[in-house]
Formats: sequence, structure tokens, C-alpha cells
Amino acid sequence: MTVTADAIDQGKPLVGIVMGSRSDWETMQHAALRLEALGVAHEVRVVSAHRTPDVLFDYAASAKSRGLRAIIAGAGGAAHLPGMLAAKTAVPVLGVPVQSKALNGMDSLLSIVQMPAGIPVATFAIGNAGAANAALFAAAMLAADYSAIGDALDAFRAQQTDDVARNDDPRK
Ligand code: RP5
Repeated sequence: MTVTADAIDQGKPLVGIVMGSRSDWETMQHAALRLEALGVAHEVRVVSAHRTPDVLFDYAASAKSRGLRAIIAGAGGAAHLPGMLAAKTAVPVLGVPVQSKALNGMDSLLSIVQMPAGIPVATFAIGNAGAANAALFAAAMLAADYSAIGDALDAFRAQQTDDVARNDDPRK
């Protein structure tokens, strides 16, 4: 597939995937896998709101000038990472609640979704589905400007539909 957009040609990340801990990678890898499959240039970093707050501020401050068009932020428990990123940058933040051990991710979900009016975080489902859908949503945001990403997204959705139609008898 020929990718026309300059930013992609140069491998410059359009989407940042960040997470509060290395332990979140098991979940957040599903975002990276989707972006990879759709040909969306991206970067992956551990950035903790609590353990590395200065790194969080630097990441948010430089996000726009580095060309990021969306930030997918996953965190668990007291999941302040997506909201704090959104507070520090106008680049859209897509929040992924990681499934916590203690409360099954309800803590993460509520921490991310209950933002005060004025600082939005687009919040996705708890866990792997949320990570995958955040990536698909980021790709949809980019599709208007990057036709190759739009084409890849259309192809993925058509394939998904075909897969269901070809396996519509659950006994087989
Ligand atoms: C959060 O605390 C992280 O996003 C992670 O989900 C959770 C637990 O982190 P670890 O103790 O596994 O590093 O900040």
C-alpha cells in the first residue's frame, strides 16, 4: 500500500500511546497492534501521572509541536493520566481504563470518564476492547486527512463483516 501523507512517509508519529505503568502494556498493546495493522505511525511510552509528573507535563507540552494528532492514554486505579494530559494539551486525548485487580477497572473508568466540563477525555471501554477501539477511533479521526488510513480502516471493517457472515453458525 502506498502511504501518501508526509508524516507517515517520514515515520513521524501521528498518535502517541502512553500508559501509567509497564504493567498496562498487556492491555495497551491492543491499541498498538491496531494502529500497526492500519499503517498509522505511532509511538509508545510509559508516562505516569503520579510517578513521573514532570515527564507527563513535558510530553503534553510537546505533543502538538511534534505532530501528534491524538494521544491514547491508558491507566488503572486512580487513573489520572488521561485527564492530566488533556489539561495540558489541546491534542485530543482518548482514555483507556485498564482493568485493575482490586476493583476490576471500575475505579479506572470512573477516574477517566468523570471529567469536569471544559477538559474533555474521550473515554473507552475497560480493558482490551477499549484499547483496540481507541486505536480505531484515532484512525477514524485521521482518515479525512490521510486517505491511506481511511482505506485501511474501510478494509478492516469490510473484513470484519465478512468474517462474521462466513461464521454465522455458532455450532460450527
Ligand atoms: C497506574 O497504576 C497504572 O496505570 C497501572 O494501571 C496501575 C498499577 O501500576 P503498577 O503498580 O503495576 O506499576 O498508575
